[in-house]
Amino acid sequence: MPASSTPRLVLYGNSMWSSPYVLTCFVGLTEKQLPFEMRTVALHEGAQREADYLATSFTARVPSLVDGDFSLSESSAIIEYLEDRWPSPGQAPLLPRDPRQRARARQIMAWVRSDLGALREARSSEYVFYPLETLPPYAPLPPAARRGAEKLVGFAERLVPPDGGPLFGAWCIADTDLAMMLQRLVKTNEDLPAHLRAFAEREWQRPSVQAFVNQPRPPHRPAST
Ligand SMILES: N[C@@H](CCC(=O)N[C@@H](CS)C(=O)NCC(=O)O)C(=O)O
Repeated sequence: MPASSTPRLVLYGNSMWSSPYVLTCFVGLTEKQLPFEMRTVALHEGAQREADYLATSFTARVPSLVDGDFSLSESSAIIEYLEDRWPSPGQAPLLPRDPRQRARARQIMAWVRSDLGALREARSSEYVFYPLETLPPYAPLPPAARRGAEKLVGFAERLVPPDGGPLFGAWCIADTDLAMMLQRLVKTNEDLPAHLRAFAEREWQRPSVQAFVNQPRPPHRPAST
């Protein structure tokens, strides 16, 4: 693509770099090797409701992606947009090519966004991205969150191959989403079957994920889920 027509991409994330939804979009942009600028929004100060940001974000939440004069909210819609706008083979795929695997990857993405609320609340994403000693100590999982953790493990056991490799043979963005959810248990020292732990840890070493994990963060503020 000639430099003059290169779109200017901006991804808005939270200033604590702890949103799982921003992680997904950041990884998607990075995997596609698209140059983008990252801007942060101070959610704890209510900056997501300020007029400037509302002009960009349909939902007053992060993430939001700006591509020139176009903007988009909702992480799964952003992933679909990146995949449609910068398809493989020109750019790395974010979803499997096979229609059934692609649908199953979307199924995982929809599920981690719509279920396990009690687990996400009890083991907020800050436990994944901040050193434990800088956070309030976590309590034992309350019953609903424990049920969520068991459901997550049961679901993951049906998906993750015995060697802890990618879900569909080659990496896709659903690997990142499932690993993010499992990391809530890994980082808070819950027991996990070895292949699920291996899957979550291997995915966490992926350079696009590490680029997000290693961002400098301000001191911890009250949690997001
Ligand atoms: N379904 C949305 C969820 C986005 C979301 O909940 N973002 C949180 C941060 S993790 C947020 O912006 N919270 C601020 C607020 O709701 O005011 C997505 O997938 O993008």
